[in-house]
Amino acid sequence: RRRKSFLFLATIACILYFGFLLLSKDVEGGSSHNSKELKVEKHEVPREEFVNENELDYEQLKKPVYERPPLDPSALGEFGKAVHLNLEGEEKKLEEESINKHQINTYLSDKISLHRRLEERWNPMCGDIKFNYHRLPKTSVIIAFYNEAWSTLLRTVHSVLETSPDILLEEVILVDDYSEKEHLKQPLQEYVSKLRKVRLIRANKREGLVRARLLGASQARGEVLTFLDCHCECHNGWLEPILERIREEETAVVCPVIDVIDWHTFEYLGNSGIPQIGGFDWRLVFTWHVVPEREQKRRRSSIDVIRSPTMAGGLFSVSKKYFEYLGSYDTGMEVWGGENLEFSFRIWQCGGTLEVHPCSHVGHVFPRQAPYSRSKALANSVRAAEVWMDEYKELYYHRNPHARLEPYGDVTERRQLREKLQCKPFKWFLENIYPELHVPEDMSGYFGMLKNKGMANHCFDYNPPSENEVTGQKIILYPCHGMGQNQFFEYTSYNEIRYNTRQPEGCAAVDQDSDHLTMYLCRENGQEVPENQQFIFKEDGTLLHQRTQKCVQAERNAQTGNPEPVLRPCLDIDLQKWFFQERS
Ligand code: LR7
Ligand code: MN
Repeated sequence: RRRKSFLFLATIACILYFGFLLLSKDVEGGSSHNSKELKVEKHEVPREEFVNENELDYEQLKKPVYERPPLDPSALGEFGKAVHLNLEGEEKKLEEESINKHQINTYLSDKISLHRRLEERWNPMCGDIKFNYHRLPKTSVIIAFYNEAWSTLLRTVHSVLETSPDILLEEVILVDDYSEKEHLKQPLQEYVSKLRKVRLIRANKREGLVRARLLGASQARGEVLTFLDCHCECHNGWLEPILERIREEETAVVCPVIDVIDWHTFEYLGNSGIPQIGGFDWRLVFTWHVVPEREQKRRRSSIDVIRSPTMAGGLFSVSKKYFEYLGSYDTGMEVWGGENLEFSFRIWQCGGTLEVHPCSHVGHVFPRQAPYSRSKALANSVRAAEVWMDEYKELYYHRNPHARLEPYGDVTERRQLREKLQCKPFKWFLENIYPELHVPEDMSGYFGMLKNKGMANHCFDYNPPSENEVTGQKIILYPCHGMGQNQFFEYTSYNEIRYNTRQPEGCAAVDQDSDHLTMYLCRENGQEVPENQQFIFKEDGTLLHQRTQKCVQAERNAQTGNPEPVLRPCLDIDLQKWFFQERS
């Protein structure tokens, strides 16, 4: 009997103990846990030390490397407010010059404090998380820069120093990627030499952001590497959630939420809502999109990490050991572009996870336009495609006929890395990590330029209203150029005419009471195709619109004289005959 009651008590104790573990875990980070993580948790010190820790000590642990100077109530742009200078004459000219030089309003940036405060942007629940500072890994923050303006660069540095707990920040490593600007030479050296924990190293030639970052990483002493662009501002508390997640799961690569800092007014835009995650389109351009439902279901709380198929590239943390295991970066990539998707594919395909932590907010100044040439991006993307995308690289090449001709160097070593790490195929990545992405069929003879037979050298052409919007505009006919992009269409086995070089994808349809072809959003994967988006592409080249039972015909607009595809009663004429051509 005594034995039995002992067993009974032991069982109760166990239940209570595991209940406690689960609960304390939720308080701590609300992070996801699978069985593997729970196993780790069991062996760790219970969290009593926390309960006893008094508030004062906790505040002490949070102390940043530097405190912000007292707030000047007349200072511009504090709390991330927009600044409108309303300049005239000479001053206006100076402002414009600064914009033309940096593609950022650095004239204004220079007038905003390097220590400005930001308004809270996170989900309020993030403020309730308590961290065990003694247990979090330390990080080296690596910031590569090329010809950056003084104030945007130094605001980044101060912002890191003033928002990162001293106990968690190993160092800030600035890597000068062979900048030409005078202010980045002696003056910068002198300025940062007075700052605690900041080191400046310089490349001996222009390396591009990949090798510049690696130069920084090679000197880093922290357990975790944190990369930032050189025009960022960190939100209070941005670092702890990321480090906590990496402590919990070493193979997690974690990005902060990237908020926008306006290049003209320096307004800090961003909200505490659900952040967006990363994707890509078949030109291998990075895209933002909303968190899909399946991922919302997987998450345990609104402050749990969000899995993301890809990352924007500039802002993330990774365990130094794991980064090296994964093969750091492809050093064959030059200047800018491609490395972000390459790394994203590699993380997922080789067994890691890529996540956004909703409690970590960092602002980034998106310039008006690229401030330096980005022509290497094409070769970099081709390297990524050649190493990671298997047969799916063809979908990319179809949409970028130029890419196939681009010299991309040698990728043997990267393929060997993939072999060595026994990484999964791209198909696995598409099906499991990014199932929302529509995978084109590209059936032979059914993609490329959609040409008319009667109107010589005229092709379907669509100019979307903006980079991330595809719907609403009319499809027109335009002299065929063979460069993909706006003239790339795909006819699918579901009878859709898809405009799928970019995300989200557009599908040709016909407006009510109209003869025109307009672009609509395509159905989501797995949904049925609306009848209005169905066209029967017949053997003889006729394109029959299902709902109206009319045929697509090339015709000049009576008012404008511009050619366009319109619906007309079906006839056996060449103006109603269409064919696909892959290249011109
Ligand atoms: O030759 C170079 N050497 C450098 O050191 C070119 C650039 N750089 C530095 C540069 O000074 C900056 O600090 O590298 C960093 C990134 O360059 P940016 O700021 O010109 O790039 P971006 O912000 O326009 O581009 C995004 O995509 C890039 C693809 O190569 C990088 O991954 C950037 O880090 C990335 N930025 C972000 O993810 C911030 C959010 C933007 C979005 C979406
Ligand atoms: Mn940037």
